[in-house]
Amino acid sequence: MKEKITEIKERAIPEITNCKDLKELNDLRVKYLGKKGELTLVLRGMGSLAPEERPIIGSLVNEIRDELEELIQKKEKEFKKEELQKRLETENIDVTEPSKKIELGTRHPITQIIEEVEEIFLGMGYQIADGPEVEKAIYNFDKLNTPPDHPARDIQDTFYITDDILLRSQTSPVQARVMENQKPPIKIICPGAVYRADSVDATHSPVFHQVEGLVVDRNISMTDLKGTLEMFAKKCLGENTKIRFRPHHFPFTEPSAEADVSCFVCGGKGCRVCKGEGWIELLGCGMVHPNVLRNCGIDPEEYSGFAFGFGVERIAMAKFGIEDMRLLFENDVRFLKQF
Ligand code: 2NM
Repeated sequence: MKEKITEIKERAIPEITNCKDLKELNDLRVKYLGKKGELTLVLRGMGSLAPEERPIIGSLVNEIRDELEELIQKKEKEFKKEELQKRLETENIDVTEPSKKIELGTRHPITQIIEEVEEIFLGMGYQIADGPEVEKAIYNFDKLNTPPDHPARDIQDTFYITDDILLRSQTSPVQARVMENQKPPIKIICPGAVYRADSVDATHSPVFHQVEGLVVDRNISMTDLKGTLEMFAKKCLGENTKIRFRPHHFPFTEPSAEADVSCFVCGGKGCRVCKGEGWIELLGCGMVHPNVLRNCGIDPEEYSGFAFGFGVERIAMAKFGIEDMRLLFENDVRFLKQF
């Protein structure tokens, strides 16, 4: 019996030591130590031994069993370490490889123009103000020196919600609110959506966007207005841009003017964009009417101011060469992607 056990041990040790992989190692464990393994069978056959021999053989078998088990575990550890090493070498991640592209959208042309205008005026020390699009008629009209019988107040032109609440037709009510709540000096621009009862066509939409500006301080004059708008036109449309002022009328400013800029496409020679004129209408402006200042709690004897306003769609169309305003509201990404 002893010889048999020793023979098993001497066969098992080199087999285990030389085995090539985990699978082979597992097979060897079954072959020698498994339920029907060679060592187990030896233990089972002990019944035929003399009683005094049994504990001797028993402990010898156990000793060898432990020895083989230890050897198998050592081998198993080696294989697992090798396997891990191999995986670390083959499965390494190349962090310099280009990543999956994230598709970024583009900003709407209207947003682009508004942000560009904001940038320019922030650079001149202005603040950006906003307010409600659903507005009181008193802020949209009365305080702005636009009396109840003024044609702009007609339901044909303005969207009323009740008799005295409406969708703002300009962003100047924001400026009236700022004047009421803030002492001069005031230097603000108010970008935002405005609403007028127009039918949709290539140059009109019932919703469009405006930027209006307001400066109120002591000794503000028309020269400040002209200098500011010239600076703005050059920054927005190019350093060679010229600006001209034509007399006009607005209820909230006196005097009032419209300002044109030399065509930034042809430089003034006349082309498709300026319709052969050489000039493009840019904005309306003027010195804030004393009634407006007074209505908003500012003393017109102490303070004066200038204001201006323009439509963002018109500027976007001119700058990007868009010929139909409807394209700006349809939001077809194939169109929007181009800007
Ligand atoms: C324009 C043209 C001229 C304007 C006036 C005011 C306020 F609040 F001071 F009265 N805000 N904006 C103004 C003046 C707007 O848009 C064509």
